[in-house]
Amino acid sequence: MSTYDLIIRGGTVATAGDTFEADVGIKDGRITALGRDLGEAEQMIDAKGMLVLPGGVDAHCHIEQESSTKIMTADDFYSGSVSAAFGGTTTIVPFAAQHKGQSLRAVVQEAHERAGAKAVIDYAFHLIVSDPTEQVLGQELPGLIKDGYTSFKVYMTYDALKIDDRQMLDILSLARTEGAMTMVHAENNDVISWLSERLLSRGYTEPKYHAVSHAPIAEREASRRAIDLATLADAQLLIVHVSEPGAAKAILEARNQGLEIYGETCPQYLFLTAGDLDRDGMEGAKFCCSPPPRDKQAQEAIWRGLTNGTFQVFSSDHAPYRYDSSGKFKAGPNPTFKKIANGVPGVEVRMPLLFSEGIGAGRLDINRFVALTATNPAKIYGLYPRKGTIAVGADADIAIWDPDWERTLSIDILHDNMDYTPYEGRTVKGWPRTVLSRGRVVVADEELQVERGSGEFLERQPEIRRLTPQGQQAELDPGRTFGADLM
Ligand code: DUC
Ligand code: ZN
Ligand code: ZN
Repeated sequence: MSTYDLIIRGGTVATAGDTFEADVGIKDGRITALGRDLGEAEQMIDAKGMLVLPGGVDAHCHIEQESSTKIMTADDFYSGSVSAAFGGTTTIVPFAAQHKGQSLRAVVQEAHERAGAKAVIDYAFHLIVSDPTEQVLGQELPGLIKDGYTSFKVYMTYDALKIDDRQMLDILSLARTEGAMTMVHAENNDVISWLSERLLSRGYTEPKYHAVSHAPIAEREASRRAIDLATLADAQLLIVHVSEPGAAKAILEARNQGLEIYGETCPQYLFLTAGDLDRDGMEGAKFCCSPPPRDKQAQEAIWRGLTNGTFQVFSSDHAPYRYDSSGKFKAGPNPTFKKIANGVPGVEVRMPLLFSEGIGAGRLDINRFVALTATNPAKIYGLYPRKGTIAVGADADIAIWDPDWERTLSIDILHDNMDYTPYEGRTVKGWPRTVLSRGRVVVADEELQVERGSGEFLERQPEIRRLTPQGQQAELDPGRTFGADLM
């Protein structure tokens, strides 16, 4: 029996911490050695001149998910996971989304039925909790957290999804005691609906008014409030898809105070602006997502946030709705900005865009790139060290990047089931040539190499915090609002 099934030879390995020349030895789907001249294996991959990086972890993507207005995403678990893999991502964490009245257990079962036979890379699920009934809070959610669904998203906006502050406190408090992560979509619903009504009543209906109605202040206020509620509940919280400098500042300030607040941003806030929503005719609909892209100054602030400690996670928020009557125009051919399906695709271009404009333009080093796109999301969501790094014992989820591969982004080169990309015509430099998942070559020679359904579900462990050595809940830090017995 040979020592390795596969050796990746002669590349430059980069992790979140280090960059070094090494061969990578793989056996039974895991990395078993890193070293010089590991010898021969049945399968050899020449990585000379290439960067050998951990496969990406996209911790925010909507795949085969119905929106609150009952629009199904264009990607199912096959096209969504294939598209992810072609862009260097080897783990996705989409959502099992509860709509009001639904049982969370049923929603999770449905997500498994959708993913199991189709995903080509590994996956976990976040939950979306929109209906925190007694049954959900008392039984379903604690049970699901114990079963490995250790993160969930809540919404402060969208009429069909939003929870109020009291419900948010219930959920944060539960997350704290059960060892889960709460993710929040932070926008003030009343601000958005008040602005929307005024705009519509004056005849301002075009896509560009989506960005006007989702004012920065709505995001800033809700982000600050969410941080305050998490502080009150002494719970960790991750604010997703941050687009706005004031929200970013609030996260950084909270972190600098030692609070367990995390931040995520996405490509649309680095590469698109509100100006894109003002393109000819209804073209702006292609760029309608929430929160919306802002202005150039906001882009710069979000870039800074990737290096100044604000953001730990860079996700796609892939929410693919086609530019036709199945997606963006489900409500009709000429909808007001309120009725356009919200979301932009990006699961495949997430990493190439950040690689090109982050590393290529000198804004990020390679290690920070790996941290943001793979290691940090794996750590925060309980997938590390199995996922998100190149280390002995980790799954052999590896993307071998050609740093000189220049490509012009176009819907024709992407593998999702979309009919447009918001980044059409943009040139990027750097793209993975070969992508491995658990030692299996998933992508090589610009072709998919694996069968549908070969991805695996990843169960996670709850992480109970602040435990004393005796396993007792510790006293809260002095200065916190109230004692552990109330939580
Ligand atoms: N906003 C969300 O909150 N989710 C999906 C897409 C979007 O634009
Ligand atoms: Zn959201
Ligand atoms: Zn989202």
